[in-house]
Amino acid sequence: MLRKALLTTALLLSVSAAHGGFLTFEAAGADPAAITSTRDAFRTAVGGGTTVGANGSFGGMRREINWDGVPNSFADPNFLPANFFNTNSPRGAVFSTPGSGFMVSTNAGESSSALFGFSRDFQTFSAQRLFTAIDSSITDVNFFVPGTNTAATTSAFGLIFVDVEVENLTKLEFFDQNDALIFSKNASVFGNQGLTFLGGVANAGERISRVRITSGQNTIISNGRLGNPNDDVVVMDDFLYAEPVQLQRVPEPPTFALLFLGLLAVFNRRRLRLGRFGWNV
Ligand SMILES: [Ca+2]
Ligand SMILES: [Ca+2]
Ligand SMILES: [Ca+2]
Repeated sequence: MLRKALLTTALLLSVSAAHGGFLTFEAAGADPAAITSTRDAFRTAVGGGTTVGANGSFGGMRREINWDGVPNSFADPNFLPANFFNTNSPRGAVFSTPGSGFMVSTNAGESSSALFGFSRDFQTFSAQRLFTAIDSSITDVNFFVPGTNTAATTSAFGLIFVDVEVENLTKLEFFDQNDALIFSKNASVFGNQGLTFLGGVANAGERISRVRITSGQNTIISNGRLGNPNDDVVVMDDFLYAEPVQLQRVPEPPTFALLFLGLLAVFNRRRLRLGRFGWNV
């Protein structure tokens, strides 16, 4: 029985160390039409039909955030609350950034300029609002059972970047519940004002606990103001993801290793003790 336990432990170790893959969906082009078919293929891979889940649990439907319904009171020049999409509009996504917050661009005709004041660089995939972190190019997305503080994971995440012009500065990364990197992909570049779709769908049961979006190297400080003189400034439009479901904690690999060592110790002690009586074990 002990031998069976040891074998089982060894088997679990090898499974936890193995990461499957993610199906990657990517496209870049001059206008929404250029990336729509890739966005649609991602939608099909995630599932959920043609009706996107709105607020609260939606029976496993895919979720999308296009920013366009955010009220003016939470749009440029005002910050978007980091938990807006788990409280005001509960879709199980909460953002964080090393910067000072998040902003959604205004509609035309408001006191701030549309497109964060960069109408010669940005365009929308879905009109009229875009999204950015402020004073940082990092946006982390953590998942919750919608409308609750219960941690959740998802199986797929994709988004649309705007104005990706420099290689290797804009990327999408997924981390599992042990904070191990399980997916990393640079966004495809296009010329000025281009749109890029990038998404990953788990194909071997992987669960995404956190998504890290790196959007270029430059940052937006406020409407029309950049944080540094470097290329590349990049913002975001639609986010798409599978419904977040409650986190199922499994022991980390080190726990298995400790268990394995513990069993070995028990086994050896048994050998020693039994050995004293001359039993062949
Ligand atoms: Ca540009
Ligand atoms: Ca939009
Ligand atoms: Ca750019």
